[in-house]
Amino acid sequence: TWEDRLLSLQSDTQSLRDSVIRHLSQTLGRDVGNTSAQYLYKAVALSVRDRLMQRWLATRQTVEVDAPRQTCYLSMEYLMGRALRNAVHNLSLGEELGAALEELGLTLEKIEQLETDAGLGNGGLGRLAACFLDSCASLGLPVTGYGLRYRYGMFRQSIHEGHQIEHPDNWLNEGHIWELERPELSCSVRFGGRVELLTQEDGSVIHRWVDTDDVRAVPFDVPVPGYANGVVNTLRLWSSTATHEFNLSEFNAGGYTEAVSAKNSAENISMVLYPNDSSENGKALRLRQQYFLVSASLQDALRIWLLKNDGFTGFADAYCFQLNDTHPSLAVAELMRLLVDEHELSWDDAWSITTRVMAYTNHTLLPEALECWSLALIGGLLPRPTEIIQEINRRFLRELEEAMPAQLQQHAEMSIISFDEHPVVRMAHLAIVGSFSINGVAALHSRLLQEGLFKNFNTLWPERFNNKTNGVTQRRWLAYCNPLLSNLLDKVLGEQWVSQLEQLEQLAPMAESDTFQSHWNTIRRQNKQALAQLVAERSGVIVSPDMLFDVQVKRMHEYKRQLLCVLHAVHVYLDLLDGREHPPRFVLIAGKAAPGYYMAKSIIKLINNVAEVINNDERVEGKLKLVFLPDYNVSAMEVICPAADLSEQVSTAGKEASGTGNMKFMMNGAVTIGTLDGANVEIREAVGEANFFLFGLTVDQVDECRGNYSPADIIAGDERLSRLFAAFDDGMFDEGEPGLIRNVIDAARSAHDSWLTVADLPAYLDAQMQVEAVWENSAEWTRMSILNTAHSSRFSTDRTMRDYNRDIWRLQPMTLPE
Ligand code: 26R
Repeated sequence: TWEDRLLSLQSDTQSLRDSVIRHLSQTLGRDVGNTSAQYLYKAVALSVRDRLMQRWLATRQTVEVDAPRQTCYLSMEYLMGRALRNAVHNLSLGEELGAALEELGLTLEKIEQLETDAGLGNGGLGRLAACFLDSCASLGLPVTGYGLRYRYGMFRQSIHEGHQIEHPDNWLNEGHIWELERPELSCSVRFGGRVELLTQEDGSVIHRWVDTDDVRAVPFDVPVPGYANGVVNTLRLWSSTATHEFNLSEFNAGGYTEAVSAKNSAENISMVLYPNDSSENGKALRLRQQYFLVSASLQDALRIWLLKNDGFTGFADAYCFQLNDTHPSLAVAELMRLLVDEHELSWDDAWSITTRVMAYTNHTLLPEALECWSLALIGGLLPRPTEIIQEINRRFLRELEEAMPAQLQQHAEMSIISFDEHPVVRMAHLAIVGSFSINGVAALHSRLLQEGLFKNFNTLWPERFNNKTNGVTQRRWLAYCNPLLSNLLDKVLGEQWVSQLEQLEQLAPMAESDTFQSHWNTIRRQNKQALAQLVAERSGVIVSPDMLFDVQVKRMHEYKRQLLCVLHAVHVYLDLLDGREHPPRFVLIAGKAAPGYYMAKSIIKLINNVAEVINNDERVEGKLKLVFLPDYNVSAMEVICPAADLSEQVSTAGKEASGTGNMKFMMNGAVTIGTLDGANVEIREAVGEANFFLFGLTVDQVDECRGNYSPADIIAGDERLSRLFAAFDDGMFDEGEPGLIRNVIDAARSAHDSWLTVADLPAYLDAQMQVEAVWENSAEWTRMSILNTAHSSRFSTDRTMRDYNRDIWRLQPMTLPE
């Protein structure tokens, strides 16, 4: 009854308040009446964490003892963001905690800001892993995330005179409430040394990996609460330390410093996340990180298996390892090594297991992002795994001679180890040869993989290839980041939409209603106000919520074409100066550039130079603003995506594997302007072409363009473009760095520009005119906005995880008491 609920609410409120006070004084040793905000956050977080512990233990027991099958998700990146609100909501503690904090004179909104983001990832791939974990826990799927506990996560970005400055992300500085160190589960990972051949009595030869430098892997467990279902899965992050405090022999020989520095080099492995998300630079430390993750995680899985089993019969039916891109693809070789060398299985038995448990997800077609390690480097660092890779490849090439006789060209192309003078190991090929499932992350991307990059493999093993369109979790990306809209949805749909997102479809008929539209707009306006405040705090620029909020936030990359967005802003600026009218618009761009990616950093400088000119020109005051918001991260996106009117998804067709920001914006009611690339194709299909601003070349047209592309002619033939580039040539935006700006503009004007910015620019400007036309009809825009949310349910990672589970993992959902 309601009276019982009220009573339990009261008692829960009381116990939460008591718990916060007890943690402050007893766990943290603080004076309750007089303590810092950081301690208040910690006491609150500990109180919430307490409530996860029982469920966490129960889930772990269910997974390790009862689950007939489980999946290990192997990923070098997890972009988790903040954990407090997520835990509060998934435990349905919001109301009680709110009331408890109120009694203490606090608010959850203020307290949660004090948590630093867990930024253990670059961008899309890392955030996808985090969304997957949330959906798996919420669906009760026994999935454990394995990753690295980087001491420093994604760098923090500040802007100095328009340039990106990187700062170390010391995210563990104040301690991390959400992790539990599990030293008793540590294991040892080998590096270096050499392989010794030992002839057995029966004449067989054993390979022993000896004289290795071992590094200790210590797991830190992070709870992953499911939504209102009593499940708490685990994210297990490995940290590296030395195996022995000091290397005694060196110590005895007087090599004290050498001994201590050996300890340092072991600790280096999990020191820092590589901030590259597009070009591989073949650094030995990165390879060490990959092997460290893979070896520790596989040892852990085998250890758990052997707790209740004698040998490896049945292992392949009980485990699946999902490889998040090729970064953990050494798992193929390492599982072989563990089974053959350490557990003494025959090669054939081990290979049969390996190829029944590994599954590989590809996240990019960009050639510069496809990992290849020099055979010499990998052979020196990991001699025994390298032998195994060579043996896998020898057998694979033999199989090819059978399956595709006399197609030597194909054999060379498909070989795991290239036939070069300086051979490299192609990690994607290792992953493909070792996996039973290979998937892309959007329909278009998967098709391009099968028809292009992996064509030969698709001919050989068509049954292995499949598509799994990405998604985002509606818990973080709608329910929690957009509480106002979430409340409205609770009222009109009931509260089940959070776990059954298909219910959003019921909004479609309401899109026409004046009253519903007016509720919708009131909420959107408040969200825009909140973003305006963040922008004012971080950039000093004042924008009005009446403006069209036009947003592009994502990693800085030429293929994503942030340049298009700025060029359009300049076009509008020049129009306004010429006395033409445009509806007031606020263009927001944010994103980090890889520290070594010169062109991406130059584009940031260009955006800031243009912003400086526009924002300080009184002639366009109130009509146009352009801001580059520094330090884009998960928490910033939580403020940005509920406030965007227009979502910019403008990559060169064929380059963006999926995109997931596009889905967050859609879910929150932004309308997309975009190319036929990645998941945009499916977004447009879902929302209907009338509710999507499409422009630009298709993948086929992009391919045709190569070789006969003349940007100069396109510019000369279009007055808008001529005026635009003339403004740059006049030095209008050159303040500070004329050469650098010219460099970016000249690259876009070059016939060799791979990203075809100028080719798509006229169509983009046209599409932006359509945007303005619709924007000026407010009811029409609101209708489109509502329909975007209404038709966004297929971009939930709940759907994505069901697809993985149906086709690849085949796990049985767990049921636990809530
Ligand atoms: C090799 C190393 C430098 C490296 C390459 C690529 C490190 C990290 C990456 C990240 C790439 C693979 C990535 O993030 N890809 C993105 O994955 C998202 C999730 O599937 C997609 O939405 C997005 O389109 C894609 O770019």
